[in-house]
Amino acid sequence: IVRPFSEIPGLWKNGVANLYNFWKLDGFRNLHRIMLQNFNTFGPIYREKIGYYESVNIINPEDAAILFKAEGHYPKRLKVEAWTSYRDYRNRKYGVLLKNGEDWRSNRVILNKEVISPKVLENFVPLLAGSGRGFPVSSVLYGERLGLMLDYIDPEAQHFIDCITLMFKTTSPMLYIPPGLLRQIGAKVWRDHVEAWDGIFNQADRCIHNIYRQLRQEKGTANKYPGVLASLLMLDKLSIEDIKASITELMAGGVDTTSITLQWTLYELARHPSLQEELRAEVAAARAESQGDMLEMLKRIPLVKGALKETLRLHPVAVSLQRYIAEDIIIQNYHIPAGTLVQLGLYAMGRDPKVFFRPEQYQPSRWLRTETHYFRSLGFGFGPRQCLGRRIAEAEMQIFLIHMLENFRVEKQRHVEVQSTFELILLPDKPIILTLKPL
Ligand code: HEM
Ligand code: 2DC
Repeated sequence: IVRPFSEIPGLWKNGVANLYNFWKLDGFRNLHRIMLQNFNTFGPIYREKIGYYESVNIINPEDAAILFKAEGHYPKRLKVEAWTSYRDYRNRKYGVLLKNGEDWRSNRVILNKEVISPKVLENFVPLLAGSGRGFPVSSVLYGERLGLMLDYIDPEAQHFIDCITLMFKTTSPMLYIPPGLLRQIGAKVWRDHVEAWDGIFNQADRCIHNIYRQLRQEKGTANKYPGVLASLLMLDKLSIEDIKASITELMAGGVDTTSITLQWTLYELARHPSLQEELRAEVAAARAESQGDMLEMLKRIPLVKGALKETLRLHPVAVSLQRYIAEDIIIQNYHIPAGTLVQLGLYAMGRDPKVFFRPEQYQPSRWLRTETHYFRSLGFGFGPRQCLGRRIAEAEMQIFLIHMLENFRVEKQRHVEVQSTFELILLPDKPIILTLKPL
């Protein structure tokens, strides 16, 4: 017999009191550990309300499968109000990240072809493996053109990075306290958040403006791949405002996510020297077999790919995946009505011994074995709403690791345990300090 929604265990009756306790536990930075603890206390499903943020939380891969089957035609994540409020405040359009419904779908379909379809890898890989100046993501978005420019805008590039970090950091308190309220009382988090997005949009506007101007002057230079932005502009299927909005989001989403995942990977490789040698051998063999053709190499490095999956298992960028379900579902024998926000605790799942054998061990080879991977590799999300930057991120990170492994031995300076801290995305709680020994 199915039990009713109201019987799901957890603390969901007094949002304000829960917010107070959450704050006392330094929950703004400990969300991942609090979720882990809640699963320990309540079991594989619990209901929660902190401030105005209400959700049902699950941890099992089999339950994740049920969740994603009920995501509907227009999958919808938790609305990050800080981000929509900024755009409303400054009168800017939402990009794919923030759009919903048919508007989201029609934009996403067009962007998919340019950003995430398997065939675009041929275009991206030469850009990512190339000269190596500037941000990897901007060489893909803007082609080679901006690479040159980035030399002299270096201080601007640093400012841009700082803005992204500040944007993430100031978002997390506003998950629980409505930004509209914080704006009215002139709170510092809101002001910092606006300043951060302003910096991000200004930088993106400058880059987009440059490409736009160049494109009008030269028009179709040979048959070289011109980058995602120029392709979108020439395709002429989205309005300029829609293109700007989504390109800005791609730029903002493409910096901290990959750099942190790479830092964690190098950290794990420094802690596991013999594993590092195994990866190096795989890369050397791949290099020999493909005569240095990077696209071919990427098909021959399963263990490197396993390492990245393993990094995202233990150190996911996103602490959870969420959907407002489109239909009623039954999970762990509880009825959950359509419209409920259901969260899969990604961080907690990655560390659950019922889901992963010896979860505390960093073992890239677990992803090569035939043991079930059913709804276990979800670092980039799932389905039509999954990470739009996934292909770019994967290619960028694989190429970076290839170059690192070919040129350096990575060592740890001393024994320092680094943990995660939540600043909307999960970040290392202290700087990861490594030594690179040239080979
Ligand atoms: C969405 C993870 C890198 C742009 C997401 C989501 C996750 C994620 C979990 C939500 C997916 C869902 O709800 O199912 C990651 C990880 C990255 C990464 C782990 C790197 C290690 C990037 C990069 C870009 C990017 C490099 C841009 C170039 C986006 C965008 C969305 C998104 C635009 C929203 C897509 C939509 O709503 O349709 N990402 N991401 N991400 N990501 Fe990433
Ligand atoms: C944060 O409880 C924890 O990929 C919240 O590249 C639920 C939540 C909602 C949306 C998630 C967010 C969490 C973590 C960061 C994510 C975001 C969706 C997209 C974003 C996962 C799990 C990220 C980092 C994007 C960022 C794009 C950019 C323009 C800000």
